[in-house]
Amino acid sequence: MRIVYLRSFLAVSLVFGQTTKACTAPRIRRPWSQLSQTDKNLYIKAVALGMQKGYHQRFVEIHMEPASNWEAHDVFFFYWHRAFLLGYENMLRSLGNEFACITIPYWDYAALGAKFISGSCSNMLTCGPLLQDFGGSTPRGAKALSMTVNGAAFQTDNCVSSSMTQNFCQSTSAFNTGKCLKCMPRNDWSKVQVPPDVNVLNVFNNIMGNVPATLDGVTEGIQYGTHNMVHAVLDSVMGTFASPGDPVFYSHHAAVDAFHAIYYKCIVASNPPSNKAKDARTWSQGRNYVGRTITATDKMTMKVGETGTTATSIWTAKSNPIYPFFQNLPQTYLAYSDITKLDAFSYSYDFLGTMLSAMNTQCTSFKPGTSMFLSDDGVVTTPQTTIDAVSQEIQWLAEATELASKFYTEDSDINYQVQIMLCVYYNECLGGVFDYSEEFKTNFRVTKKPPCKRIIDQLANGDIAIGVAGWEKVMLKNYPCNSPSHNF
Ligand SMILES: [Cu+2]
Repeated sequence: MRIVYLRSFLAVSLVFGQTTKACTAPRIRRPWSQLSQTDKNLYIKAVALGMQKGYHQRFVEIHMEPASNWEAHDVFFFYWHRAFLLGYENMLRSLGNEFACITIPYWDYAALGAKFISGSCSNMLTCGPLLQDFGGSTPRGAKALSMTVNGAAFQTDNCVSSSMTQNFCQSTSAFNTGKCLKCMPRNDWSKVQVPPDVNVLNVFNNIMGNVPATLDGVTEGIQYGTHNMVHAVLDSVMGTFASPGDPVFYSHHAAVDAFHAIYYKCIVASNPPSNKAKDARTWSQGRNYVGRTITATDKMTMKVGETGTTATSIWTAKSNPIYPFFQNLPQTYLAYSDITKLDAFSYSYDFLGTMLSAMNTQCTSFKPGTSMFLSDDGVVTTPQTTIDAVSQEIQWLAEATELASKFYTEDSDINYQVQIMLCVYYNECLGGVFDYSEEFKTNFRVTKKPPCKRIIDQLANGDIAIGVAGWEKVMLKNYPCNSPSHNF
């Protein structure tokens, strides 16, 4: 009797987060690659605990609920996921005093891209520490496994049990009946190449290089480019709307969120809108699941509940264990346009030592060849191979940019020309440039090709051309090509 009483008391106090003190330090998200081992261990422990307590899989439910994910993957993509990530971060912070100030680390994949094109690594798994630290992926089994996470059925190479993933539960009913998977469905990431879309130049072009300087422009560039491609290459649970099941989701989306923060700082903050709901830089025409136009005063659609049950709005789901993590968050889209104006939930990104730093400072006049990877005082410690690969990329970017500027005057044209070169290099020398699979297109409601695929197709059709004489020489000087085709 006494045990039962104690247990329910504990549950209540933990559910409402009363056992954890509030964090008084600023909420700053940092790149995973630059966290100390202690901080990495703390984050891994927090995520594992969130799974163990039955919170984690409820975030999958929100992301999969049809009316919610409809709004999440349209014009309000950034704002919706921003609220979602804050809810998850609040959940992690509630897990105990040691986690009170935890933030979601973002995935600094620019370094991943640099290492891959330099040839110092050859696939998603080995090109950066994040996927390995998050439990990695075991070799492909003899045949694919069929798995279901909150109603989403898919094929997967394996199911990974690591300190971070060993408590994973695929649904709330499985949690309640003690039938959790206790492993993370993952494909063999050593079998997939690092896509060109995570390269610093492509990321920049998707944010503000050759997309319109509007919310629609950056949303289309990032959502359909970098964002979708990372989901697509990781595949398995990450290739479905059940993707928040994999902790990789939150760091991937923190990077995506950081891209919007850079956009906002560069395109919006210097000349703030007098009315955000009437400014194309902060607002767009979006429709909800039943086709009605979303207004600035409408609440975001976020419903929680296992697939197959009746879902409830997270804003009113008082009896749901994850309600407290959303309880005090703003409920309208526009409230999320500026990460520095979220009152108690305001936060920022630390770009120090990453290639995003120069982008955030130089904005539309970003010169990829001037990116600094190491901070001036040299406090950043990163494996030597990363530094070498990154400086090699910076050197190539600088030379290619210089050459392109002899033929083009606009920064956006110059950067686009260099992006085309990079896409061609991928196509000819790094194993190819690919479209999304049919299955992924269906899962993510994809209607647009990835940027490099579009570029390669346009080149083949003669719709665009590289107008920079001698670019191949500069490319091959920095990056030798093992099996160049006649195009090179
Ligand atoms: Cu999403």
